[in-house]
Amino acid sequence: RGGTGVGLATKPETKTAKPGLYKVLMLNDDYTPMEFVVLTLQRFFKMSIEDATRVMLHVHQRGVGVCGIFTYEVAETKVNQVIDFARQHQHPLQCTMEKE
Ligand code: TYC
Repeated sequence: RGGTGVGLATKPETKTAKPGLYKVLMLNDDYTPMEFVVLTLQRFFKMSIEDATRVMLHVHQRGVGVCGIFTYEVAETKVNQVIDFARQHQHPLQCTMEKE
């Protein structure tokens, strides 16, 4: 460095791994009420009623939709929260995660 011919040892980079990101996906079914899906999206994904309704209708029409993108642990927690909430209310609503 600096043309003196005296080399400064380069400090080894301490690399912090970037967290992988995962999409949380909501799946359509024939039985869960639309209002329950909207409530679920509002409760666990902090969506406005407008956004929750848009996502719910997308899932209803297309079969699957993205609720959000999170680190592995957060995505896993949200999937479990949705499935538990649905089960408590005896709805078959399913949710899954997939690497981005
Ligand atoms: N298809 C459901 C109905 O007609 C509504 C629904 C929407 C269910 C989205 C699940 O993820 C879902 N009542």
